[in-house]
This record gives sequence, C-alpha cells and structure tokens, in this order.
Amino acid sequence: MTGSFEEIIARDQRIEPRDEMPDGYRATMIRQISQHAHSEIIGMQPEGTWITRAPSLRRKAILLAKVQDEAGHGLYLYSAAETLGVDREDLTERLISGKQKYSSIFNYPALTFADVGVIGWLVDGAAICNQVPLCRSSYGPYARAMIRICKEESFHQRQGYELLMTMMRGTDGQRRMVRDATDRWWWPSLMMFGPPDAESPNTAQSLAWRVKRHTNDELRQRFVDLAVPQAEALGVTLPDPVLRWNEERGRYDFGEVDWTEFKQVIAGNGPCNAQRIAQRRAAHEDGAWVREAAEAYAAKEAVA
Ligand code: BYC
Repeated sequence: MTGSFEEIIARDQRIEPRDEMPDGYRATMIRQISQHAHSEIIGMQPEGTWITRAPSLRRKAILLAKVQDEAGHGLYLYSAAETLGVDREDLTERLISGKQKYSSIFNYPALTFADVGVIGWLVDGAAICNQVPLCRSSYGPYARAMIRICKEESFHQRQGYELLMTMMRGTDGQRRMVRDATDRWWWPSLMMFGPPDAESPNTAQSLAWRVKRHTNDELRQRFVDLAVPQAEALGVTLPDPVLRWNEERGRYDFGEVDWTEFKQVIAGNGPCNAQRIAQRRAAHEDGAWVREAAEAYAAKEAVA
C-alpha cells in the first residue's frame, strides 16, 4: 500500500504489517487483538465444562465443534497479533499473570445445559454485533481474520438459538432452565460492549484510526434491538422492567447496566475470574512438553 499512515487511513484502506504506523496505533492493535484472542481461549471454559455432560451424542458433537472453533479463533488472533512484533508466548504470560484483560463475560459460570444455548444466542450474538464492523477495521490481518470468525460465530449463534427452541418445546423444567439462564446472562451480555461512551477512554482515538467503526453504546443498542424480537419468538422475557419500544427513536429503550459489577469483574473479582486463570495456567503448564517437543523437532529439521 502506498502513502503515509494518515493517507491510508483517510482513503479507508488497510494498514499492513510492514507499513509505518504510529507507536500508539501499534500498541492499540496489540492490546485489542491480544485481549480478543485471550477472550476466545478463556471463552472455551464455560461451555467446555458441558462437553462431558451433554444430553445426547448430537449435542456433544455440536458443542465439541463449537468449542474447537473458539480455539481456532484464538490461534488466528494470536497470529494476527504476532504480525505487530509481539510473541504469543509472551502474550500468554501476560494473560495468566493478570496483566492483560479478557472479556468480562467469561467470568460467569455455565450452570445448566440451557446456559450452552443462551451463551450461543446472547454471547455469540453480542460478539457478532461487535465483530461484524471489525471486518472493516483498519488493520489488515485483524480485519481479514474477523471475516471467517464472524461466519463461524453466526453458526454458533444459530446452534444456541436452535437448542433453546428445542428446550422451550420440551418440559416445564426445561423451559424454567432457559428462563433462568436468560435472566443470568442478559446483563453480562450487555457489558461485553464495554463501558458507556462517556467513560470509554479508547473509543475516540480508535474511531479516528478506524480500528472501531461504532461506539460501545451504538453497538449495545443495536444488539438490544436485535435480541428483543428473538426473545419474543422464543417465549422468554428479558429481565429488564424498563425495556420497551420507543416509537420516536425507532429503537428499544432499556435499563442501566450495573457498571459497578462490570468494574468489579474486570478488576478480577467476578464469580469465576480466579478459576478461569488457574485453569488456563494449568493447561499452559501441562502443555509444556508439547512446546518442547515441537522445538526439538524444529531444531532437528533445521540441521537435516
Ligand atoms: N471485558 O475504552 P474502552 C467471543 C476494557 S470472544 C473486559 O471502551 P475499547 C466468544 C478495555 O479493554 C469475543 N474488559 O476499550 C468466545 C479497556 O481496558 P484497557 C471478545 C473490557 O478497546 C468464546 C477499558 O475496559 N470480543 O466472541 O475501545 C465463546 C476501557 O474500555 C470490556 C472482543 O474482544 C469487557 N467487556 O473497547 C463465545 C472484541 N469492555 O485495555 C464467544 C474486540 C471494555 O485499556 N474488542 N473493557 O486496559 C473490542 O471491540 C473492544 O476492545 C471493546 C472495548 C469494545 C471490548
């Protein structure tokens, strides 16, 4: 791509790894992409606990495929981050030492099999709302990774919704499970979009650099507008007494997110933060022999 960084951004073209870029842009992209990668990897845990307890072979196969997809997304994203000059091993260290964040949403437990459906419907649904615009993000490797990731996320969203539809046609007990899981995941899903615009330190610069295409509040509103009719079709009530259609705005009004809870969760004090990091650290340590074997093999190949 020819032209200065500013010209490329002004033409709405992509910045590629070898292009010159301001240090702040590089740091922003490393921050966002690596946190996104960590979220995909940590995000395997809540649903992963249900793989051995899935109620049928069909549900187990679907869930396994979905959780494997999340691992794939994480690996894509670590590779995209590495094009900016960081090392995946180092990023993993930053995650397990608590220096880098991952999405708040994965610090909540998946208590019943209905949670698997609700995670697909609401969590993947929110992820799609947030990530589709990122397919046009200014950093080429990130934008291109997002295209495939979004296609897979939309399959995930549909599998979750289909599971919930099936449960809603089942027994009273199954319907209760779906309603309870919806109640627990609704507000944390709205937190995925980040703090309100007025309290988002990174949004203005990220919009100017075309890393982000919409503000946190714009995407949160878009998600609510999509989710309400889906909840109606499913036959569940979203746990927000203020939620109602606003004729004038042509959008849904909704209640205030509990931002104190959000801050607590991203500060490390959510219901499952310690467990998530401990499990990730143990998996990393257990995998040390694989990394050593791969390095030994690569060294042998280099000599041959
Ligand atoms: N949780 O200035 P702001 C998935 C942090 S995984 C934790 O608005 P920004 C899936 C933020 O990092 C999908 N932290 O920031 C996987 C910043 O702190 P730092 C995950 C949050 O970057 C498995 C501070 O708060 N998606 O789909 O402009 C199974 C101030 O925020 C959160 C992505 O990662 C949060 N919710 O905007 C199922 C999307 N929100 O870094 C599904 C990519 C904010 O300054 N990321 N913070 O210390 C983004 O789009 C943006 O980074 C955000 C935040 C919208 C999240």
